[in-house]
Amino acid sequence: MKSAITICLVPEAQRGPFVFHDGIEAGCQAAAEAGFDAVEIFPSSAKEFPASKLSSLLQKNSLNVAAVGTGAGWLKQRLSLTDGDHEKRARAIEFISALIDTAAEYNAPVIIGSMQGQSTEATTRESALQLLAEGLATLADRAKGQGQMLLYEPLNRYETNLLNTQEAAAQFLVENDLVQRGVRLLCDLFHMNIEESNVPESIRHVSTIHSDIIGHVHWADSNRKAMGYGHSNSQAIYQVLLDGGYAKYLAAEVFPLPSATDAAQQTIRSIKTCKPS
Ligand code: LER
Ligand code: MN
Repeated sequence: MKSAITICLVPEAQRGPFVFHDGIEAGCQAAAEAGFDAVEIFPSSAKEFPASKLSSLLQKNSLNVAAVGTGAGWLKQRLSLTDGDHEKRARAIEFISALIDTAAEYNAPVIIGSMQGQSTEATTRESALQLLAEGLATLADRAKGQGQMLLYEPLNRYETNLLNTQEAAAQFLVENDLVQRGVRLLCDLFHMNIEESNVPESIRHVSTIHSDIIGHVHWADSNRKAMGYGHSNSQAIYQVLLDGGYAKYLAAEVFPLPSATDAAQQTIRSIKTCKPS
């Protein structure tokens, strides 16, 4: 498995669960110094993506891009794939499509987390899930055209009322032929700590629904600090991922506590500790 760490470029998300907040240059340098393989970037939009300098920064620091987050579309513009308003849904698709094209230039997938939205009084659950399936299908086709998967992230109940567990999300993807279209699950261990009865077991279980369904992991402890600073059983989680053949990223989407440098170093330590020698 490979390591990645988050760089947030959105001033409005300064208090969010991202490790580096001081720009792309400082973020890449700090990621490399801590020993990461890749960065996960949270940009304001495709237009504001640091495209001109990123390639040379990645090369200079021997880093890849693990994934690109789309949450700013919700945070800054309140755009979601399940908005009852057709025009706003179209803008959400446009926002994410532009990020898919940008991320593909760095061989990276995008993440659909907050932009999945939720059902409301105006949009029933049935209709919201239908809109989510349609939106994911459109976006997965666009990503597939550029050789990329599309990551769908189940969030905890305080962030969405759509699909909170990995099992519910996996079944939804399978029932709507979305796995076949290139959608994969993002297992965020912080959300899972809230929603799953048993985190390693639920990882094992989704792999029985579809052997290659996990596309990305947010490697966070139970309290959303760096792994090892909460009460998750990182060893058991790592082992079940390994047993299921998972070989993609463990990405630290965590709070920069007690400092960004410490969270980065602790994440690397936690991965090394889990790795069988
Ligand atoms: C995004 O990856 C995520 O986990 C959300 O909780 C961000 O709000
Ligand atoms: Mn996450």
